[in-house]
This record gives sequence, structure tokens and C-alpha cells, in this order.
Amino acid sequence: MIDASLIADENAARRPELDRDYETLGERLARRGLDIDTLTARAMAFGVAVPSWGVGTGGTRFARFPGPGEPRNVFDKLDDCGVIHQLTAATPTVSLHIPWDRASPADLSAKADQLGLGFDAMNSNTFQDSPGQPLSYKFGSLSHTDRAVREQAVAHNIDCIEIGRAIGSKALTIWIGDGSNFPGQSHFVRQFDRYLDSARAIYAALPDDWKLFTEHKMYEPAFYSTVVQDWGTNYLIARELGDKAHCLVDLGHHAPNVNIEMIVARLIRFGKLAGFHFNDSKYGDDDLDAGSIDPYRLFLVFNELVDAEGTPGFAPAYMIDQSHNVTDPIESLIASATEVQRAFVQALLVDRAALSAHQEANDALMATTTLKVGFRTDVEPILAMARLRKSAAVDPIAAYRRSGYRTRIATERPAITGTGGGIV
Ligand code: LRH
Ligand code: MN
Ligand code: MN
Repeated sequence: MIDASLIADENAARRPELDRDYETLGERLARRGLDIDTLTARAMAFGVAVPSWGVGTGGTRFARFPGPGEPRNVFDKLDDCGVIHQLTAATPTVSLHIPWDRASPADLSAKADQLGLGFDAMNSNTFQDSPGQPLSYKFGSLSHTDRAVREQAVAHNIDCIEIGRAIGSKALTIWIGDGSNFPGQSHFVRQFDRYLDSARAIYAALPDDWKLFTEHKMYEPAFYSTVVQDWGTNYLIARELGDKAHCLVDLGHHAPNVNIEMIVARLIRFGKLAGFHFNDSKYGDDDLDAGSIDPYRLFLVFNELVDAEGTPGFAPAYMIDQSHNVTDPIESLIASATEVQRAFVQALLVDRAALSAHQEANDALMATTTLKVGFRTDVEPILAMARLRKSAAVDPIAAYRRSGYRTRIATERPAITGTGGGIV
């Protein structure tokens, strides 16, 4: 972890400016009837999970260019996640991917305790073959034509539940690569029925207090059809399985220009929103940093989430899911967690009574202007004060760079070269 006195020194130097900015913003918000300290308390309570796979340098199918100090195993990954949380106070949990992060549950729990972290949803992986695995997923997993392959994939998911149970997780996220590359290759109806059968077997193994998150994605790795291709199919799955099944929305898994905030509203309305994999995209499942391409869209998603606060049973899970190809992954995750938190706080600023009145009166211009007031407000002083009040860093990237953490771990973790492609 980073020396606490370094963070304290950094914060002391930035404090006078922050205090002035916070006071000015507080005055402006008070004119709108908003109490800045209440908003800061909301920011302090906000958390988004970090994906264990995000702290290693990502890659495309063409190449991967690893940086210095790449994590060697799940324990190194947890160390990096601990640093992100120490500096942001916004990432209290980690989402594991099995078998990438397979380790003794007791050791995982001990390490997480030491770092002050918890575990978020477990992610199963039947989109790759793992060493020693008897049957291949080349032609699918939960929807495979061969019952034995389907049973192997179901057993893997149940194994993920068991690991998750031992480390305090409360949800399983399933994303499959199943689909087809050619028209006619697969029978759409029979393939989906096989998927549902397998998903039912996994659902039956869920502990009472667990949730099942299914994640849709339009295409890739299958390029003609995908079994769980959109939120409609995802909703059908959740409805078929039962109350513990919900639909996960990965922001990068839709066609360009799709109105994702509206999908979110629909899923909330029918009690089926699981939560998110936050990232940003320009063309496809680009896995770019959250808020880096279209921060307004992220804000509009949070506008729906804040609007739904208080709905019974509404508790969406927030996770990041990104591939960091050209940045230090720790820096990208710090920046992304902050962007997600920023969109949340900006959405809290929307005058909902006024918005609702403009909607009822069909005053389109005033409705959209009222909404945009939140997005136009620079809430950085609130985010920085939230971090300061939780002993994190006022400027987390600056503190991280000054700490020399990357250089230090690079001496402990051997350099690796990256030639092949791959998503992690
Ligand atoms: C699939 C996906 C899914 C996987 C992760 C590595 O594109 O978004 O969530 O688990 O990437
Ligand atoms: Mn995802
Ligand atoms: Mn994805």
C-alpha cells in the first residue's frame, strides 16, 4: 500500500484551494436549495467494484503490450486494487474471474481483509478453454449441442458459486461467448432452449441470499449470432429463471447509438436490473475508460438510477469492466471510478420536481435544460472533499505518481513480454 503520510502531505498542500472551491460551490448549490455536505455524504457512501482483470494491461486480438510491474497472480491484483481504494475511497470491492483468479478461498479472504477490501460478484468463464479441461468450448458452453459440454459448463458455474460463498460474494455473473459465425450454423430456438436448461441448473444451485446476473452482448466472439444478444433476450432469461435472476448491463455491449439509459429505465420498471459493467465505447465492445468518450451518456444512466431511488428492492451492483491497453491500469481505474462517482453526484443535482413539471407541461426545452444543469455543474470539489474526509487522496493520480508504487512493484514483479493477443 502507499505510505499514509505521503497522502496526508499531498492533501495538506491541496487543502487551502479545495476549501475555497468547496465553499464557492456550496454557495452556488445553496442558491438551488441543495446542501453540499449532504451531497458529499452521498459521494462518500458511493462504491463501485474493480474487476480483478482490469489491473493487468489488456490487449486486442492483435497484440498486448504489458507495462512494468504487471500482477503475477490474484494476490498481486488485490494489492493493486487495495491501492486504488486507498487513494479513491470509492472502490471497496473486487470482482473475481474464475479460473483466472483461482486460489484458496481462505487465502483470498485473508488478503482482502488485510487490504480492507470485500468481494463483489463472481464471474464464471466458459468462453475460453482452460488447461486440463476435458471438453472444449469452441462450439459453445451452456448452449452447446453436446450435453456433456453443457454439464461441464454448469459444473464450472456451480464451482464459482462455491468459491464465492466461501469469500462472502453474493452474486454470480454469467457471460457466455456462445453463438454462431454463419447463417444456418445453429438452430436459434433449440440453442436458446439448451441455454435456458443449463441456466436453470445453475439457478437451482444458488444460495437463498444470492443473485444471478446474466450479461447480454450483441456480438463477439461470435460474429453472426449471439445467444444472449440483447436486453430483450436477457429479460426473457431473467423472467424464465425467477426472482433471483437479473439482467446486467455492460455499457459496451450494445449497437452504437442505442439508448442505453432507456434500457435501464425499462429493466428498473420490471425489477430486473442487476447492475452494470461500466466502461465507454465508440464503435463496439471497446472497453475504454468510463466517461472517456461520452460522459453525458453516463450521466443520463445515473439520472435514471437516481430517479429510481427508493423503489422497493432496487439495489443495482456497480462494477467497472475495462481493458487498459495504453495506460497504467491503476491510473485508468482511479480515473474511471471517479468518473462513475461524478456522474452519480451530478445526477443528484437534478431538480426532479421541476423536471417532472416540465415533462407534464410538455415543455421540452425547459425539461432538457433542467436535466443538463446537473451535468454542467463541476462537482470535483465534492468528490475531492469526499476523498479527504475518508483519508483518501484529494488528487489520487498525483498522489499515486508521487508514491512511486509502480516503480517499486516493478522491482518485485518480473517484467513480461507481450506478443500474442487476448482480452486480458
Ligand atoms: C465480455 C465481458 C464479460 C467478461 C469480461 C472479461 O465482453 O464484458 O463481462 O467477463 O468481458
Ligand atoms: Mn462485461
Ligand atoms: Mn465486454
